[in-house]
Amino acid sequence: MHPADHALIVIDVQNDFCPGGALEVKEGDVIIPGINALMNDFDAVILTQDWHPAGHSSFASSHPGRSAYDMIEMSYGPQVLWPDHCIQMTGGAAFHPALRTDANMIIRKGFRPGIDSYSAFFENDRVTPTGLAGYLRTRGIDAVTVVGLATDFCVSYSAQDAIRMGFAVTVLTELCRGIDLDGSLASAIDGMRRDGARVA
Ligand code: VGL
Ligand code: ZN
Repeated sequence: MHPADHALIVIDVQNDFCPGGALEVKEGDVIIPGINALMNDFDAVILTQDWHPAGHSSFASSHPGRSAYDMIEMSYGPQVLWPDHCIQMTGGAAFHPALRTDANMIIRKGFRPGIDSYSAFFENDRVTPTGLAGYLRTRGIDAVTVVGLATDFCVSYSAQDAIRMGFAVTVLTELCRGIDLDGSLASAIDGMRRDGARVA
């Protein structure tokens, strides 16, 4: 059992990121039994849920002439365009049915039409907070372990923001899976290590 000041954050284990989903991550479902077991070791368990309105600005379908995985420039910086995924209230946005959802807290993110949100802590402008840091701090939590999907997007952004917010961060890569666009997986792991995460 980890001490009460150490939380588990489970990122985006949703149908659309698992095999057969709209933005499937290879072996995304393979990590679920291990994550469920790991929950037993934590007093504080937080799940995140990617939660986009239809027509979200991160969807390629919202940008005529663009294709999925193109890069565009948004007001807040570069943004990958994705297939439509995790649309609020759809089955794709639901947690994978095998995932334990008896968590303390569920953070939904990416619900503002004009801005994407990979991180559990901040939207992609890196300044609009989700409120998670305040939730953790007011519970006296100063360390987090991060697992889930996808290693090179929502997991690494969450880990890097957690470090920036002063939390001690562990990322268990065996309980994560990545998308890997043009080497994004290796660079995400390097980036998390460089920032001071323990990447196990
Ligand atoms: C994610 C791309 C778009 C993720 C979410 O969970 O890593 N990736 N939305
Ligand atoms: Zn998304």
